[in-house]
Amino acid sequence: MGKIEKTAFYLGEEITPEQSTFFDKNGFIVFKNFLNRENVQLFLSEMKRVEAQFINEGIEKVNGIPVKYGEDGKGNKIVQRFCFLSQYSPPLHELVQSPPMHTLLQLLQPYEGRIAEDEKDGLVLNNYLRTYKSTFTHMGWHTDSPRDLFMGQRIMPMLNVGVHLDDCPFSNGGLRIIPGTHKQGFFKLMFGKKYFIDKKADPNEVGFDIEAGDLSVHDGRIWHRVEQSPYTDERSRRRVMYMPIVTGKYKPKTNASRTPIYHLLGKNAHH
Ligand SMILES: O=C(O)CCC(=O)C(=O)O
Ligand SMILES: [Fe+2]
Repeated sequence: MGKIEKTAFYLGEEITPEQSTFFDKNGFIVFKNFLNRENVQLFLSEMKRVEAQFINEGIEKVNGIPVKYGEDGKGNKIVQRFCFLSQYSPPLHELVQSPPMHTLLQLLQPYEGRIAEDEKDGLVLNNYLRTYKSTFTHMGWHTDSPRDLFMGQRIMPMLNVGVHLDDCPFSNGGLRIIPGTHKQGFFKLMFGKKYFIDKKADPNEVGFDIEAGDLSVHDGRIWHRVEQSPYTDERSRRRVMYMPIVTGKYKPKTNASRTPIYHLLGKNAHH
């Protein structure tokens, strides 16, 4: 039922030919120790600060994208999915625009990539927690690309950069990817699996022994899902930020932006 992908790299000033070959072949790559422990703590405390602000101010949407709320095991309201988070946090803004983040643009070559800080959903933070009340514990199979179609655009090359803020060994669930599926044709991209509904493990999927501070990059066209933790409460918690790297026409969002249809349709898709 899936194996642990152990191949991992360290990010230097340039993407090495070996890293680029691995990424091209598999459609994903993991870089260990991208953040040190102090920065992981800093970003977690920024998350908590902004979470309190969102709850106090009753913020339902940022730039047209819904903020997803849930409940912890003690009946407290929590935020389970932030969007455009770096717009609320100077340290996260600095992270998103840092030189190492720009190094990752090389993985989109030959396309000229940019960090989509104010496009799509901006910097997303997923806060998975499994309690008897929490609805955000896992995510069914999907690729990140067809969202472009819902936006009335054709599918453009894109990368999703994950910055992991909790240790998450394979046995605790987390990200599962089917290597190489970024090279499938359009038909398989659209119909290879039932979007978000299919949650079954795939014989070819891989998972990771992620440590807090690790970074992953996946191609927007690759099939992936999030396996639920076998544990509950704090042991099940998994916090990971995602920053898209995109190309093509610059499409910034503002508070006047309308809610995309896939967010309305997908209201319950993550349950
Ligand atoms: O939480 C993860 O690691 C993946 C999340 C994801 O695939 C998404 O938000 O599109
Ligand atoms: Fe995804």
